[in-house]
Amino acid sequence: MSTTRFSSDDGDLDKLYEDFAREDVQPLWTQHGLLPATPDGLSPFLWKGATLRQLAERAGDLVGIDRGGDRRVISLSHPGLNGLPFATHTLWGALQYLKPGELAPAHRHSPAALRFVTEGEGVWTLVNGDPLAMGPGDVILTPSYTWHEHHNPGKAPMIWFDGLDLPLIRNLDAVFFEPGPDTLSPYDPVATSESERRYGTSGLVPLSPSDALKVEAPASGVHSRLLAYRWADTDAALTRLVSAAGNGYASVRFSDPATGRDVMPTLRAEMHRIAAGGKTPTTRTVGSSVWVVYRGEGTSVLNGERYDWKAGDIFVVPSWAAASHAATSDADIFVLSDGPVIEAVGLGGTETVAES
Ligand code: 1HN
Repeated sequence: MSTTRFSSDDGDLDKLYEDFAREDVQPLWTQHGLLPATPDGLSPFLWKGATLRQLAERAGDLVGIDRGGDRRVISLSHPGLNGLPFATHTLWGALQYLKPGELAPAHRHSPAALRFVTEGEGVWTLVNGDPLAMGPGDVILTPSYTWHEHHNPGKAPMIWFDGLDLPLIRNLDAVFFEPGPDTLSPYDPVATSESERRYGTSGLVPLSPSDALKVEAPASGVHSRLLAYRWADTDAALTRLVSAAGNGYASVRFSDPATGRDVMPTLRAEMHRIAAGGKTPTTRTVGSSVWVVYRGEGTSVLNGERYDWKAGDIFVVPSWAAASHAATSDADIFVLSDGPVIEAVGLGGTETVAES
C-alpha cells in the first residue's frame, strides 16, 4: 500500500506533503481517528443461525475438504472489517461442517482455537492424538501449535462453532502453520480422553503432570491441560449458581484447572445463563467478544440498539459497547473474548452503566 497523499493550497506545504509521501512518512497532524475518546473500531453485528446453517449445508453439498483449506469452515466476516474473514479485530468465529465419513486432516498452527458444539454429536477431535468426543454444549480446546484433526465416523453431518485468535496473531505477524499426514491418526474411541482422565476432576490436579501435551516452539505450551469441558458439568454449575444468585442470571468462565486462569493465553471462554424473564445489568468491557446463542430466546441492547436472538444466532459485542441481555425463554449463551490479551497489556476493565 502506498503512503496517503495530502494536499494544501500552499505551494510550499504541498511540496512538503508530496515529499512526505515519496519518502514514506506521514504527518500526525493530518491523521484523524487514531485516538478516539473511547474504543470505536466496530459496531455490534448479528448473524442469524438459520442462515448460517443453511449456507454450511450448501457448502457441504458442493465443497469437499482438500489439503488447500483442510477445513470446511464458513467464517463470520464483520461488515465493518473491509471484507476480512474476521468477526472482530482479534477474534475469528466460524461454523464448521463435517459430513459422515469425512476427515479434516491433522495440522497445527500458532493461532489457538476452541470449538463450541451447538448441535449434533459423533465427531472426534484428536489433539496431539488424544481423542475428544464432541457433543452438544461441549467446549473443546486445540491450543497453539497442538496437532489437531476432526473425524466424523457417524451417520449424520455435524456443525460446530470455531473460535480462534487468528486475527490477532495475523496482526502480530506470528502465524506459523504445518500440515500433518493426509490420513487419520489411529485412535480408540474411548468416552474419556487422556486429558480428562488426568485433569477432569474439578478441584483436583495431579501431582505428576503429563507431558503428553508438550508443544514445540513457536508455542509456549501455556494453556489448560484439560482440553474438554463437558456440557453436563457446565449445566450443573450454572443451575447451582442461578439458584444461589436468585436474580435470574449467572455465568461461568472455563478455566485452566491447574491455575484458575483462562483456558488459553489469548482466548477467554464463558457460558452465561439467563432464566426466562431475567435481565443482566448494562455493562461495558474493554475488548471484543463473540456471543453464540446455545439455547433460548431473548434480546440484547448493544449501544442502545435492540438485537433479538434465538438459539444458533451469533453476535458481536464490540469493545466498550454498552451491553445488556434479557431472555424471554431460558437462555444459555457461549461467549468467546480476547479478555486475557486485553488484561495482559494492562487495559482490562468492565464498568456498569447506570440504567436510564
Ligand atoms: C482451523 O485449523 C480449524 O482445525 C478451524 O478445525 C477453523 C480457521 C482458520 C484457520 C485455521 C480447525 C480455522 C482453522
